[in-house]
Amino acid sequence: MPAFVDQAQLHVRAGDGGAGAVSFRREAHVAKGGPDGGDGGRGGDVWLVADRDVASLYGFRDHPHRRAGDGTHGSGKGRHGRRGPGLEVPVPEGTVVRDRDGTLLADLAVDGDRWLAAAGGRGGRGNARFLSNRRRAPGFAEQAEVGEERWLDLELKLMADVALVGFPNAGKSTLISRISAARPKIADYPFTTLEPHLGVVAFDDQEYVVADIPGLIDGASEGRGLGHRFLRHVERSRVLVVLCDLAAADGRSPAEQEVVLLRELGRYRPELLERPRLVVGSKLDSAPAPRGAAGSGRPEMCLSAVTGEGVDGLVRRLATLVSDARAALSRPESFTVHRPLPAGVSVEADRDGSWVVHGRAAQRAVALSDLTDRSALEYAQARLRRLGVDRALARAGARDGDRVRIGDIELDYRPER
Ligand SMILES: Nc1nc2c(ncn2[C@@H]2O[C@H](COP(=O)(O)OP(=O)(O)O)[C@@H](O)[C@H]2O)c(=O)[nH]1
Ligand SMILES: [Mg+2]
Repeated sequence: MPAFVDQAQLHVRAGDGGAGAVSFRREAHVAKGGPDGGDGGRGGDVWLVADRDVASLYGFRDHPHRRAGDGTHGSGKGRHGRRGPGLEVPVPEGTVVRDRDGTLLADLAVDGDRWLAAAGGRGGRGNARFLSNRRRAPGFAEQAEVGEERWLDLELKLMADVALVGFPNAGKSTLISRISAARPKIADYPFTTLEPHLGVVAFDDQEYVVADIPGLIDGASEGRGLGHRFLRHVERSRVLVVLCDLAAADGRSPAEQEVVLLRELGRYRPELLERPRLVVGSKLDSAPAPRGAAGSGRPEMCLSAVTGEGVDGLVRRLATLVSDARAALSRPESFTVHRPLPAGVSVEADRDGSWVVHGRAAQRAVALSDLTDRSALEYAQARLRRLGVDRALARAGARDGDRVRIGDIELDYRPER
């Protein structure tokens, strides 16, 4: 079984569109028939899709690139290019997607949740589309738009009903193997495994999932001892079991353990302290249960995973806590946030005195196959005007004859009188 990988980087690249074609009908007695250049096909999109059968982000670790197919070019006789094949990238349930700045983009919580990670480039229009009363023989077509591409940060949050938290050696692994079919190594060095073990516990006709979170230590919330990685798994569990060793080798009392564990959880995410929790004393066979009222330093329940004493009581109690928590919260809500690229255009003064126009729409307006063609240039100018580029330039202070750069293209600014 591959190592548990709960963070990965992914580079997605959508397919480029195909270019529009410049072509004219050939007819027996006409030198140049009407334009019949077809449109280019759209590039394929890249989607991320939550998939129950994917267990980890392991597959991205050594192979972080995913790319969809390009559209094909248009051609003569009005033939349009083919659409590029799209790509669905399966990710585990509970994958949270952020951009490189840490902005949340999507939370793919449940099987089937999908999110458009990179949109394919639009295909260019063929010259047949540029036919007008004034333009009988358009000698240009649109070039293709490139597909979107970007780096994404993926993070996997586990979803368990119950998270077992405790110091190393508190008896978490022993307990989970007693109440479920999970078989984590007992007395394992606490940080050799990065994989929280999940076990399904059956009680009456109810089932719930318990996660054995590798041992927390003092300072875990500051990232000491891989603390952050484990605390992340605690986040998506409904109920916390704080397991305190009644017979700790270092002599730390259950009450002291509880204080430190809760402090680490609260420092990591204060909300974790509002989660329903049960403080449980372990190894009841080797030490007596502390005296006093529950809560004041005394665990609510005590048990021995070795003799089995108190274990049934825990299983029953957790079943109630879990079903209450499920009813209150239902499933963690899945949501996707779509942040489309701004469609508008903006103008920026460059240091060399020229102007730079930003915006996909503006770049698209000049993406023509032949800007030396007079009618192509007129077409581009009209489109830029409609997008408000002329106005934006005038407002920014551009003067007659200034150079204007849009993508790779340079034009002269000629204000309308
Ligand atoms: N006497 C006694 N020892 C236990 C009990 N539960 C666990 N242990 C022992 O405590 C040690 C640590 O247990 P383990 O389950 O690996 O702890 P974890 O680090 O919290 O997962 C092992 O030597 C276990 O055999 C118990 O109920 N009674
Ligand atoms: Mg363990």
